[in-house]
Amino acid sequence: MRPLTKRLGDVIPAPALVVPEPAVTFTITPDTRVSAPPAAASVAARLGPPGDDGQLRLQLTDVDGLGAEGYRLEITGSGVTLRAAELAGLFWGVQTLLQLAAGDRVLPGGVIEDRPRFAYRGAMLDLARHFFTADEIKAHLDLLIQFKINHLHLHLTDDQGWRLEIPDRPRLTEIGGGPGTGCDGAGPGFLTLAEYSDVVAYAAERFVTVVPEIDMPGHVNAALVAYPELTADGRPVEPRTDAEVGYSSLVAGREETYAFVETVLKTLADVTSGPYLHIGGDECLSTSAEDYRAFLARVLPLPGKYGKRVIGWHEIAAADLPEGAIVQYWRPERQDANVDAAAAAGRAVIMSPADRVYLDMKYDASTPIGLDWAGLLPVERAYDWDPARHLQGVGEQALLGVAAPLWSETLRSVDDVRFLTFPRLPAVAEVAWTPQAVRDWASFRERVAAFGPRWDAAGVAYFRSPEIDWPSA
Ligand code: TNX
Repeated sequence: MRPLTKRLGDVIPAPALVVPEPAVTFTITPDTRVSAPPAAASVAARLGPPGDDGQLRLQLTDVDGLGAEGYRLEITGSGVTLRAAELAGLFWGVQTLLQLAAGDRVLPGGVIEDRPRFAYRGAMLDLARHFFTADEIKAHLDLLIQFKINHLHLHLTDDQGWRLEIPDRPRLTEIGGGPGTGCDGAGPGFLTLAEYSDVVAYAAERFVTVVPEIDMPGHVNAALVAYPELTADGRPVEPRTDAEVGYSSLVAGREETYAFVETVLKTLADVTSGPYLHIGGDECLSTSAEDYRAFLARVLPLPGKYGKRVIGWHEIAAADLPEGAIVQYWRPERQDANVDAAAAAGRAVIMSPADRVYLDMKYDASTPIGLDWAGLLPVERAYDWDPARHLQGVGEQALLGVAAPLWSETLRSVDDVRFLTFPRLPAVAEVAWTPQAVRDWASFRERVAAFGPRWDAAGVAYFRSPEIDWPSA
């Protein structure tokens, strides 16, 4: 049976600590005012109009042990006090309040003390196989932040398309972002540097870090089409719009390669406010192991040269990793000696195992879009795992966080993005935020059901998974 009244713990991701005061509620009305220090004015505005001595009080103050993103929320009969050490903590606390207020605006009484398990809680969107505009990316981000996702990884380049303007190499987007690019030629377009900067700023205002990826040395057919001098024999190659992987490569033994890579990474560093640049590095099936390591020896230090930390897909763990390099594990296999060794040497790991968090996997056999190379991925499977136990050598301390990629080979619209993202992304967000001991599928399953009517009302085309008891409309 569904409970008739909402409870203080009815939040996704589940807070670390919830102490309900069942007899107490506070109702937000048109007269409710929000008071906050000036620095928190825009965060506070998400809750309602400002006013001195408001019933909703935001305070920037040290809250014991809750860290940069943690917050303490107290709801009494006379109002609400939200405290955090930093603005990010207030912002996530506001997301909690907005979830609790949904519908009747009645807030259940009690205290929440919350902080994330992991600093990096990510979602990735593949703009290369199908392009999404800056406005579409921003709208997607607005849905992600409700679940306290704080990193948006943009896969900007691949065999089928190049989606970021590089002024020194204009043909990358003139050709690689032009008509007929993307899988089946159905996803043309690219971001100008101004549009990309706008997305970065929009994300930063929402405490989200954009993590841009230029995939190399493989997954570069679009770059080779635009600049044939980058190919092994200097001869032009044909554009490709199929979904094969592993057939293209930059040439490790050529200076021209590194001039190209440095131009691209420097351009990207200049317009990226966050601390990371992702250099890809996956599935280089047509690069010899020796060339792969030689290429990475030159390229892994480049983000550092421009003030950024390098991230790569976990294949980069086959190379010598500079200090600070981050490895993103994506295979479903439960062992990888190179990644274990990288973690043992102090390199941080982001966990993205395809059989748990790849949002492009089909939910079940009848899912009309998506892939199934890592198996089917129902919501419970995305929820019911522990990132600190996926790889033997990668425990809690080695993990920077958890991220859910969405590859776009089979996507043709924003509705497709949303269908594969919801309700699985909320499951992954809870894996990344909530302490393992507090997580429980039966509870998540109930809590996520409440989002059905909200997504319906907002026109979000989510998947009505039969695993969830959605309220009848
Ligand atoms: C593997 S995951 C890829 C991508 C594909 C994806 C499809 C990874 C680092 N590489 O090129 O789009 O599978 O699920």
